[in-house]
Amino acid sequence: MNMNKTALVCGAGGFIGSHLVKRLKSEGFWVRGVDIKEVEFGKTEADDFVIGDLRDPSFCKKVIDIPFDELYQLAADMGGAGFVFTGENDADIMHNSCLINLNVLEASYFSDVKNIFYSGSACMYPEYNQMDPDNPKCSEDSAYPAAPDSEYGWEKLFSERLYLSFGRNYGLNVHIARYHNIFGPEGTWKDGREKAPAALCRKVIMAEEGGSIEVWGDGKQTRSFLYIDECIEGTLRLMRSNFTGPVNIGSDEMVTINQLAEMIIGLSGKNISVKNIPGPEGVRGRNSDNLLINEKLDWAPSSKLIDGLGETYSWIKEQVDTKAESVVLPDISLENAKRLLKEASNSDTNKNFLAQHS
Ligand code: GKE
Repeated sequence: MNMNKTALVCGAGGFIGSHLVKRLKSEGFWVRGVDIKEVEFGKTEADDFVIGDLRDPSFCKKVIDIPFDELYQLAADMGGAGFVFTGENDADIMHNSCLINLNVLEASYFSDVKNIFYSGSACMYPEYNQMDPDNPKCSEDSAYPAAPDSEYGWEKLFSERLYLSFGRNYGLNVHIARYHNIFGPEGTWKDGREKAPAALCRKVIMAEEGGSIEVWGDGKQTRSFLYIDECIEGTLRLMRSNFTGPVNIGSDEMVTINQLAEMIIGLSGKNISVKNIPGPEGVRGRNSDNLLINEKLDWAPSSKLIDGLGETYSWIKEQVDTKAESVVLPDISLENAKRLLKEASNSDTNKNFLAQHS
C-alpha cells in the first residue's frame, strides 16, 4: 500500500480521470481530483475533489500546492469527430487546453511536483501518413514534419513540446503519452462529444429491429480503439518508468468503422443495416504502433476490441434503459464568458459592488 503517496488528477470529473482516481485509490494513494465539473457518471472516489477552472493561474496554484508524488494532467477541451473536426470549436479547443497546460506546468514547477503525466493524442500525427486506410503510419518518430489535420492535434503537439521543454529547462520529471481513442463504460455517449464506439453503441441500442443506423463517411476509414482499463494500466506504467516519451498508448487492432458498427450490431442480436452518410471524418486511417511501448515498458495493450465493446454496450444500454441523463457540461467557450461578463456588468449586484469600491 502507498498510504504516504499523493496524487493529483486534473480532469478527475472526466472519463479517463474518474477511472484513474479509482485505480489510484485502490493502490492506497491519497488523491485530490480537480475539474470544472462533477464526475459525469457516479461519484468520485477522490479524498478531496475541487471544482474550479484550471485556466485560471491562481486557482491552479491553489490546487497544486504540495509536491505531489504523481500529477496526471488529463484536463482538456476535447471530444470525438463531431466536436473536433467540424472547425466550430477550434478557438476554444486551442485556447482552453493551452492555458490549462501552461498553468499546470508553472504551478508544478513552483510546488516541486515529483512526476507529471501528460495525456497527448494520436491526433498530432501528420495527416499525410494517414491517407491510406490500410496502411497508416503512427510510429512515434513519424511526427515530423508536423502536419496534424486538426487544431486539436496542433494543440496536443504544442503541449507535448511544452512539457518536454519544462523537463529540459526546469528539470521536471515528465512522461508523455499519445492516446489512441480510449473507450469504455462511463464515457460520454450522447452529448455531441462522444467518440465512435459510444456513438455507434447508442445508435444500435436505439434502433428499431429491422431498421438502420447512420455511420459517418463511407465506413472504410480505419481506427483502433483502446479499452479504458488498459489505458489506465499503460498510463501508470509510463508514469512509474524512467521513460519520458512521447509514446503511443493504444491498441493495434485496426478495424474499419463499418466493421466496428457490425461488431456492435452483432452484440445487440438485432437485424440492423448500416447507412453511410456524410459527416466529420478526420483522417482516413489510424492505428497504434506499439513497437516503442513494448521496447521501453516491456508491455503493450493486448485486450480484444470485442470484449471492451461488450462492456461498453451493456453500460450504455443500462443508461438508455434507465433514461439516465448525463450531466450537462458547462459552457466554457469564450463566447459564453463574454456573455456572462456583459450580464454581470449590467446586474444590480455588480453596480452596487462598483459603487462601493469606486
Ligand atoms: N463520433 C462519431 N460518431 N464518429 C463516427 C460516427 C458517429 O456517429 N459515425 C462514424 N464515425 C466515424 C468518424 O467520422 C471517424 O472517421 C471515426 O468514426 C472515428 O471517430 P471518433 O471516434 O469520433 O474520433 P477519431 O478517432 O476520428 O478522433 C479522435 O482521436 C482520438 C485519438 O486517436 C479524436 O476525436 C480525439 O478524441 C482523440 O484524441
